[in-house]
Amino acid sequence: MTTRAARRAHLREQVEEQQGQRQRSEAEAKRRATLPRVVAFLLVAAVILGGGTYLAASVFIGQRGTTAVAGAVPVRLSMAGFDPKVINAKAGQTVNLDFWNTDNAMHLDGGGVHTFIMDSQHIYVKIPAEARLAYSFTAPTTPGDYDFYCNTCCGGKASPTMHGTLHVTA
Ligand SMILES: [Cu+2]
Repeated sequence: MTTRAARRAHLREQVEEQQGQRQRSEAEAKRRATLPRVVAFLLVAAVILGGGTYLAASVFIGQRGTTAVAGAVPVRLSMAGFDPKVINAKAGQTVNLDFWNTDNAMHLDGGGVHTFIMDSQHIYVKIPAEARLAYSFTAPTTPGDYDFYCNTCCGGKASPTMHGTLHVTA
C-alpha cells in the first residue's frame, strides 16, 4: 500500500465517520421531535380507549341511571323471548330483576322496545332497545305459576314465544 493510498483510505474513513455521526444526530433529533407526538398520540388513544371501555362497561353494569341490585336475576329480552323463561321466587319475597334488551331500535317494530307485563300483578315495564334496566317487585303471597309476557313484538301476548313464568313457592 502506498502512502497516498493509505492517506486516501484514512480520509475516506474520516468522511464516512463524519457522515455516520451526522446520520446518528439526525436520527436522534428526529426521535426527539417524534417523542412528544408519540406521547400525545398515546394519551389520546388512552382517553378514547378508556372512554370506550367506560361506555361498554356501562352497557353491562346498569346504565342510564339505573342501579344494578346485587344478586338480581339477569333476564334477557330479545326476539327469541325471555331468557330465562322461568323466574323462581319465594312467596312475598322481593324479586330483583336485571332486564337486558339485546335488540336495537332498527331491529324491532316497536322501536326496539320490549316489555315485561304481568297482568296479575299490575306490572308493566318498558325496556328500551339495547338497554339494561333494574326492576324490583314483590312476589305474590300465594304460591303458583304467574304468567308474564311482552306485547311489543312477535305477535305479542298471542305469541307463545313472548311468554314466561314466575314460579312462586311457599
Ligand atoms: Cu318483545
